[in-house]
Amino acid sequence: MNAANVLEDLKRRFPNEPEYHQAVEEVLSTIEEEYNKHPEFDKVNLVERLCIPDRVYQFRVTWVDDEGNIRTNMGYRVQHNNAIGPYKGGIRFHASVNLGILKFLAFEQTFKNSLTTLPMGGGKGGSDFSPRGKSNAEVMRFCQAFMLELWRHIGPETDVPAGDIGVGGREVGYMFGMYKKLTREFTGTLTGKGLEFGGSLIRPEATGYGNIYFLQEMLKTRGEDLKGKVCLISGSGNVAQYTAEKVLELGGKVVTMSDSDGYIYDPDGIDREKLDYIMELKNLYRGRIREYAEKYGCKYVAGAKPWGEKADIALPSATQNELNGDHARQLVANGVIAVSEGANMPSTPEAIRVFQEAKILYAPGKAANAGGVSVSGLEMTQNSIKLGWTKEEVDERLKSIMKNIHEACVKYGTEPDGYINYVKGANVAGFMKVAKAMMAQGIV
Ligand code: NDP
Ligand code: 2IT
Repeated sequence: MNAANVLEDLKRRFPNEPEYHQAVEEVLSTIEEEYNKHPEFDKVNLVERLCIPDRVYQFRVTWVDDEGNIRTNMGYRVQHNNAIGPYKGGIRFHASVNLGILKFLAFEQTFKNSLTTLPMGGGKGGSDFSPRGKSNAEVMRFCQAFMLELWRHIGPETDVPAGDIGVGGREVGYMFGMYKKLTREFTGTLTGKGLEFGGSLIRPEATGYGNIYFLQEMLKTRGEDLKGKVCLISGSGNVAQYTAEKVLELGGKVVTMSDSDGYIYDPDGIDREKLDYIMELKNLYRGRIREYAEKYGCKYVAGAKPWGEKADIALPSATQNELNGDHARQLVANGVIAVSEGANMPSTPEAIRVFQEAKILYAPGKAANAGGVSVSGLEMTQNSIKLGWTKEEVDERLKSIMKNIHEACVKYGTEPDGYINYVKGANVAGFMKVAKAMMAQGIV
């Protein structure tokens, strides 16, 4: 395989999908060497079969808003690869959603899920519906209308969706209700469900906690820990909130959080009480992060990212390409020692180069944020055996999975000078398992 040629060809066949091209380029450039050690892979054109999703569903979603207007949105489900288990991955509701973004996410998910050691393939879905400013009743009607199309393509052994941006416990609950009504079966087809109806303890916390467990492992390689470390977090949604919670628990200090309008900088640190306020503001009142600055009298910067503030650690937890080359140079100049991604592909390729050239600890999302889907996998297991595990048991399993992922990255990503290239490590480790499974299953 020649990674550059494969990429050019994909760009020609699937134009206008820049995020998908970006994700594919990152993986192919890091697995090329390992791939080419196995001539049997190229004989069966494994690379194209790995990059192009198995199938994509697209549908119109029609719903009625509170004023009685009939509205339409696009709905999608990308089933990328099921070589090692049923398709698995979240659903995103955000105005920016399009097919290219979901293809990048489903592609990434395939490698991430492989890394978790659990039997899950990769998929992703979503809609360009924006929950922002919508009433609870509108969100419910939209979720129901979305599921009216999606239900025929998913199932506990086929494809198991979950949450992502704009989709949390509320939306999963509404989608589950409609799925159950249509299929007349109570199965664990969605994860991230409420605790009363098959949800797993620690699933809401899992992505953020998992990212910090991974960060702890990275810091250990340099004889460091989180105590007293100043952290920049972007986002203020599910991942950002539980990332902050775990940082606080381990003695670190969180000085920023953000939303799509801007960021707050609190030099005294966002403590437990202030984090509770943010959780209530975001999860209950669905307010703006600006309101934090008004309440606690700290700095709010509209229309900007937090990466210019001085800190030891950066934890991007909002969205793709939110941290560019200039931001990365600023972080490095300010003495950042580690960047661990809660979001999917938040750093641009240029930013990643800057981190790696500076030899700081840098973990890509597919390794660092795999805790979320891991606990989703554990939720599937609990649903299958019709039992629920304790908080402690799930948390222990999560810790051990994140440790294993870190070890896999070290094994496949350590460079001759000892620097751990976590991007290469995660991609090669994730790829090898999927590749072997595909080889064993023939040309399908
Ligand atoms: P939420 O919807 O709970 O929160 C998203 C946060 O990011 C909000 O603060 C939101 O601001 C902000 N945001 C969203 N889009 C943009 C944008 N275009 N520009 C700036 N800020 C933006 O989502 P999650 O916390 O679940 O997801 C965050 C990231 O983590 C995503 O990349 C997701 O793919 C990834 N992830 C999520 C997992 C999960 O289990 N939920 C698992 C693994 C990864 P606003 O409120 O203004 O919209
Ligand atoms: O990006 C992700 O890993 C998620 N949004 C979670 C997917 C899942 O199935 O829990």
